[in-house]
Amino acid sequence: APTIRLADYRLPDYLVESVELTLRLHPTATRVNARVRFYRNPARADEGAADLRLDGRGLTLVSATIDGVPVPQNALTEDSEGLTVAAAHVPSAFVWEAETEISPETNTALEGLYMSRGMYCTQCEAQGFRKITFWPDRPDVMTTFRVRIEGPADGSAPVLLSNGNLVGSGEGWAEWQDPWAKPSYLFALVAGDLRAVEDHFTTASGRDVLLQIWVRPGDEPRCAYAMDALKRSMRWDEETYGREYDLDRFMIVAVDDFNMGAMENKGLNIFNSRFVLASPETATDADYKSIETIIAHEYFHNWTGNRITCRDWFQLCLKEGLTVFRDQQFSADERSAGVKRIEDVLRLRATQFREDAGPLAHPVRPTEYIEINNFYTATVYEKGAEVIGMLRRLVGPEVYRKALDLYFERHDGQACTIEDWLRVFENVSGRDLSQFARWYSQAGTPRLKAETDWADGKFTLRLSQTTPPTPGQPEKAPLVLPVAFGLLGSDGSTLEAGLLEFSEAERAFGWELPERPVLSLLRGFSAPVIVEHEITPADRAFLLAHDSDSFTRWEAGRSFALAELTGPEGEPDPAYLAALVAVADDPALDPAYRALLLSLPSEDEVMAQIAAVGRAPDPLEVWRRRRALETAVARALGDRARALYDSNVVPGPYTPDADAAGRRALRGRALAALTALDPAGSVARAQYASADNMTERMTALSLLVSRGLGKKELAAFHSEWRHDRLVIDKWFTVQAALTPPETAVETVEALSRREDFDWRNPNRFRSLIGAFASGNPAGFHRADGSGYRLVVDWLIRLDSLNPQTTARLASLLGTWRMFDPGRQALMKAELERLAARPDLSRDTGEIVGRLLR
Ligand code: DPP
Ligand code: ZN
Repeated sequence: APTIRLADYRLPDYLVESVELTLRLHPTATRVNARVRFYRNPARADEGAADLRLDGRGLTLVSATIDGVPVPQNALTEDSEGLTVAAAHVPSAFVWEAETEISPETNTALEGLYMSRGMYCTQCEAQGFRKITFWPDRPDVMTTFRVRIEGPADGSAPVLLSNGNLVGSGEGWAEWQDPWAKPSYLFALVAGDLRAVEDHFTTASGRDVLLQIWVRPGDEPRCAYAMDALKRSMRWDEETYGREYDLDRFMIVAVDDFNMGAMENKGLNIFNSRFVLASPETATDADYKSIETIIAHEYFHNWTGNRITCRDWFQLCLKEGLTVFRDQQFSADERSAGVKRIEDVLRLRATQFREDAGPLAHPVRPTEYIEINNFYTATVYEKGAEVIGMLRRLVGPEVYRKALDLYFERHDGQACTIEDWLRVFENVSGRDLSQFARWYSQAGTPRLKAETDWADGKFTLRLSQTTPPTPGQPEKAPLVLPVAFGLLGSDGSTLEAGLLEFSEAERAFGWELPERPVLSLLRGFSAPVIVEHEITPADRAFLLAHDSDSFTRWEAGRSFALAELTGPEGEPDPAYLAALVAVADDPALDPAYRALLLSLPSEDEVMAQIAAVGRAPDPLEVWRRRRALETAVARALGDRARALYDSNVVPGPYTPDADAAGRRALRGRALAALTALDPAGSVARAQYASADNMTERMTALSLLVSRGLGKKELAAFHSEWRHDRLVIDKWFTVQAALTPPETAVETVEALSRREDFDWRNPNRFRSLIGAFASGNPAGFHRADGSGYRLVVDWLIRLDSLNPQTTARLASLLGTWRMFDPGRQALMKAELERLAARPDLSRDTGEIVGRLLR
């Protein structure tokens, strides 16, 4: 497959004025009629006539006319990627009408029009529309859509939905008109036997918007939280960004078979059902939090993505980085900002830093791809959001808001680039952002090194930065790093605090001070870098006790734990344990924050830390030492664990709000400590038996499974929930991710043979194979290679059906060069086995090729 390059971008030859689509639905023979008004792009008209090139994949062309006249056979050539009409047969403005036939039922890739348990639905981002009809399938071709849907003859799909406003309907048909011009990737269609949960929202200017969440019959009671999150998102975007909704109706549909989390189709968002449906009995606090975030994210795309879209797919971060940043701001406002920041950093490190450290490293704006689906990555999304956070810090919140106002005003209705985005900031702030722009083009995680010196009443901070080489980018240039800092006096008071703009390879900063301060560096995680700063245990303990910045305070504890887990083995530093006990007990601290302070780094974090200093981590050893430290922390907590457990019961019926969730999280940490010292897991068992909500049940079940216990509970759980797909996914996941290393591979193997391991469903596949490969390093990396073999066997099986989900999971093998020679050889052999499959998809082929490069 060819490599697509940013440098090769050319304006489209033809633009579209409007399109009328008619879809006559049938499981294996859906007819799609497209009537398209094309015109020669004026920006290219002086180049003379051009071939009409339309993308199309897996389509059967029934007929094609231009201005009502059939296109002659010899003027039209078809290939596996689309069709071309010779320039001589293409007027400068014309109506193209084509009829194609497609088979949604056999579309297992879940791109284009497909079926999910009897229901028709679409996924067109990035390039699914070309599986529905022939089209210039690129985001800079925008038009208004009128869509007529004729339901299947058997009446199995009475509800027929598409984008925009309903303009007509009758027995078995409906017509929709979207007044907003949009690119094809935002097209959506849904048809099925669905029920709507409805509500209303009055916009700031007083317009009434009908809100509908469409679900399968019986799922209606599980939509309340998603609806609440939607209304809060709509209000927040008005208040925070001045953005009002722009149609009379906003619809969300929950779909069971979905490759991604959700999709922001104009006026008709389509969601993976796990990010819509929730009830206290079936969803955890973490599920509620994800629902809130993703509902907000997709809604926010209406302005950052839909009203202003991307010129080409290299600009994906233009909409994704910004929309992630906006959903993070929203969650921070709705919940605890300090806790949210730590959670975002944990996620960034677990996904993006990991990506940046391996063969898949790429810039926030990549410059080439083979399959664009492979670039919906942590780098584009999470690092893309960090870049915007840095920009906001550098210009300040008021200028940021002015820049966004200008962005919406100047670019509404356009398909834009990162250059357009940065120009808005330059115009509003008067700053030169040419060096800052490197954040978009340079891959890799910068190392920020800090050295301090105290002499003659002067404190000196020497900063230096380097970025290690990444594939295709051996040399790196210095970046603009906003470094938030504080200097603390011995009584914990702030002697100095502020923001350093550090943009050189190295530079020294100095302050005259009354005493030697303790440095609190990179407050709020003000730049996505790895800090290298030798810090004494005494200073760490001091920051953990006194730092007024909740991020660096937490980070001090984290670096303590990492030092314990990666340094020479022995009794933990008593100063660390004492500091943990002090925060555990501190009633002034938010319970959610205390729970974070009491959590140890994940095995992946520990392994990354070991790899960063050039050693090969042994996943089994990491697991064992982490266990040992958990036990030591539990001992240090002593009776306090029981007291925390008893005093943080949340009274009354379950509510998903941040306060209640925070107390449950703290109580969960206390239960973990109790269980670490209780070989029978009796408190966890009792909690499992008495809990009236899924959060406390899963906390208990997770602890039991991670200790090799819980057989009885697992059986009871399964029989209680066997008819609920989303809950049974959790049952698979808890075992795949948490079964101890000795039996993990066998457990996953046995689970994969079960009848209810419906591996064609992406959620179910991820709940077992994905959870094992990403959540159970000690099991997955078993030294005999059986974990790798099991996963690759399943990837081979899935690839022929669903390339997108396969490729995403294949990227989990991207860490292979980090391990010892034995594991490296085993992982490489498995990757080569995958690469050698004759019918490997383009998606998986690209990923595996890059991993082996
Ligand atoms: N654009 C979607 C999202 O990130 C993913 N396809 O919201
Ligand atoms: Zn998005």
